[in-house]
Amino acid sequence: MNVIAQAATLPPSDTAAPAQPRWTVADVEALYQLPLMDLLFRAQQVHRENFDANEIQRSTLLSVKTGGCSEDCGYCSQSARYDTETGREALLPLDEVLAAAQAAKDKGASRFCMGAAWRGPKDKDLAKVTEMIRAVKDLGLQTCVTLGMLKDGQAEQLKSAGLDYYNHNLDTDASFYGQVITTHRHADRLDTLDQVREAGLKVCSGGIIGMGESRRNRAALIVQLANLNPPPESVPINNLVAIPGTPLAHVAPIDHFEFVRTIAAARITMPTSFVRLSAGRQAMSDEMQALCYLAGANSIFYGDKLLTTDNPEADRDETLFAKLGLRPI
Ligand code: SAM
Ligand code: DTB
Ligand code: SF4
Repeated sequence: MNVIAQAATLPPSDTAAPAQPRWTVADVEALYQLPLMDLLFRAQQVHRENFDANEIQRSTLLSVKTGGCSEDCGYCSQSARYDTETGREALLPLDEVLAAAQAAKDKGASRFCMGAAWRGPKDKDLAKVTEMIRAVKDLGLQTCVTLGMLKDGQAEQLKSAGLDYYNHNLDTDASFYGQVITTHRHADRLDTLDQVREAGLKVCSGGIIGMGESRRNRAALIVQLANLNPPPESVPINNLVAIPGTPLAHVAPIDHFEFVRTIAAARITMPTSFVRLSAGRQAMSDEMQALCYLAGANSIFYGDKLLTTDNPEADRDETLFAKLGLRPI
């Protein structure tokens, strides 16, 4: 059997769950090992079976509560434990959030994602965030928030406010997690994702590549995401932005083709999910981004800022989309 046919016959490896293929780490490692051209071909096949391959979804991010976070995530500019350039700010007032959401809509974003540097929201914080969600939704934008770990009942409150998506990344493989974060566990992340699903919200969950993890760790992260039942509707794949002052400041950047392979693995294992080419685009050439789209990425963060770091200007994305014949949705 040729290598592409072999890849096409990967899972289901667990026939007990026919409704959703169960991927194994070995399955995904086998994808990573394909010759790049075969992997890209397979990813394009899957992509075209499920999406218009020339359409890209655009979400704009806003940090509504920046810095001073109690957690020790080794990549993060917002942890209070590290001496970074990011200061501590209070929760933004509603009018500032609305002005940013309107500007994002005017620029063409379809979703507005609000992030907070919290371990998890206190109930009084959540009340203010639900006001923001209602107001942003009234502008006609899809809404997403990322607020950390949720307590019982909080996901339901977000749902009642009209929230569409909750972002909560698994970030890295369970077996590597403790080397990057010690103040909460990988299992806690899964617990919040369960609560989000139970409340009827759509799930946005992905991870960070290039933190010094092994290929096996990367494959395991993809498997953990793909085997969520159902898989996340939205899967952000972040390339580490190395932040001075954090423990990961000096990690060697990941090989570009390894990153592209990760996008392709996400596309193949999560055929109907939007795979978002997320943090790290600022440092990528146009050609590298085009390869990521070819590998099946069909969503981006759009606008010149992520949470605390820079993202390509909207004009740069528009110029690249025009060159590639990509249409924003
Ligand atoms: N505090 C909440 C949490 O941890 O879920 C929400 C905000 S947190 C900044 C959201 C996500 O941003 C993280 O899970 C991580 O995937 C991503 N992120 C943070 N810093 C990053 C960096 N330097 N490079 C790439 N991704 C990063
Ligand atoms: C996600 O996966 N990436 C976004 C969003 N979800 C919240 C955040 C990226 C942050 C990059 C570093 C920063 O700007 O602070
Ligand atoms: Fe806090 Fe989230 Fe940053 Fe971790 S990733 S330090 S929880 S803001």
